[in-house]
Amino acid sequence: MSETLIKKIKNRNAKICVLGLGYIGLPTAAMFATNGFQVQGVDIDQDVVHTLNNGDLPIQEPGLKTVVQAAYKSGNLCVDCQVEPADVFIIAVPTPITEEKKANLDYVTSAARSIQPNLERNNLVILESTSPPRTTVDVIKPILEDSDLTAGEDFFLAYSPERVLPGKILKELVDNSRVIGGINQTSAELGKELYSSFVEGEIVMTDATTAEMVKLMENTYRDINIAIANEFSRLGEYFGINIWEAIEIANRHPRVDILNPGPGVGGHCISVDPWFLVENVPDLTPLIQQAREVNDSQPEYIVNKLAEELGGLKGKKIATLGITYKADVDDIRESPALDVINNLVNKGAEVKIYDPYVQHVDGVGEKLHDNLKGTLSGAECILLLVDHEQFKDIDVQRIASFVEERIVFDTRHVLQRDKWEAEGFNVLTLGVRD
Ligand code: SAJ
Repeated sequence: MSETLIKKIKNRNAKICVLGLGYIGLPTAAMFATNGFQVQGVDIDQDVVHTLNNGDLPIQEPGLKTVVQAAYKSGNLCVDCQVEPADVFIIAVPTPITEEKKANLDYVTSAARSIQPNLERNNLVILESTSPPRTTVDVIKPILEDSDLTAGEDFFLAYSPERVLPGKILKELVDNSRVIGGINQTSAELGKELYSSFVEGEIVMTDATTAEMVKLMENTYRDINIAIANEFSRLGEYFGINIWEAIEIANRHPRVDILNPGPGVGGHCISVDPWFLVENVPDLTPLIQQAREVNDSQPEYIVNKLAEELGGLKGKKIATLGITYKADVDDIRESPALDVINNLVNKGAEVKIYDPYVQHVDGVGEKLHDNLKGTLSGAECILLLVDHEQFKDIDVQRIASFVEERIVFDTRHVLQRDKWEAEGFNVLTLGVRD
């Protein structure tokens, strides 16, 4: 039974349908297409389909346009809205979080329902979307078995999370190790065969629920580590040290790896995934919840520190550098910078924003400027919230010519303090009190 599919995969004759053409689905579809498979990319958003078929990209990711164009040019990638029969179906749709901090599986279940009528014997279905443990076996499997086909025998089902870093997706898709969790051994083996067509990292097989747990553990581990770094930043100010120096020294210990403090934790992964472990068992997850609370309160900590420094925020003109959730991406989902900005505005500050990666954000319209001079003119304080590469060695003399007041608050510890002080700036840094 599965030998037929294994052979099709080995010979690159298997047709692959990727559902969801976002940060993960689109690079994945392009990767399979440029590695010889016939790939159908499907997205329910007609604008995404239209943008792609017009030769453009609905998202920014270094190198992605080249790979997608190569995929189209090879004739191996077609993109539309309707799911068609295929040998392999990959679900890479979003799993957003609800107000109640629970996983919204609507996109995942809807994708599974669009596969079910097209499901045939010998097919392989892979869920990539980050999901609470047991989603594959308790949610996806019953939807797909809503026919006379039995999972694990007539068709195969596995979970395989992406673990790529936005901004380095194409490299990490190939280099990173990958986990394939099958509902049975054959499903895992088929998944391993499929991804080994382009993955050069180690491919580890396990069961579906363990693979779902692995993904969530990775991001939860990171969230907790960032939370302790943020708590250390508050202690650094309290005890009057430079916490960045302390972290750098502590990390010289062979078994210590403290991450960087910042204005909070954003993105649709690290700030979201830990809740997928909490939602069913809050009593078992006090530490995970506490870390989320520390990270979610960091934007307010930043605002309070600024209020203290400026003697209040009402009417104060603040120029913020950066609005995305992290450096060198255009993504503002769950961005702590946005939380800081909204908090400042709610406290009566006049905020202007400059981010080289963002041209428009709903709700902050007129505050967003497309140039530094417009953002900085008249500012009483400069607030750096995102460590975009181009902010690190910014022309400080030019900056100084735009502002009267010389106060800059660096929440990422990336500004060259001596250069700013040489231009008369009072440099505040998160986690530092001299
Ligand atoms: N951040 C800090 N301090 C740090 C590191 C990050 O404040 O030392 C902040 C960032 O500014 C950002 C947030 O945390 O707001 C998340 O940034 P990130 O780079 O840690 O995470 P993502 O969401 O871009 O990517 C993560 C990665 N997971 C891990 O590193 C364990 C990536 O490998 C995952 O594939 C991705 O989540 C995902 O899709 O799950």
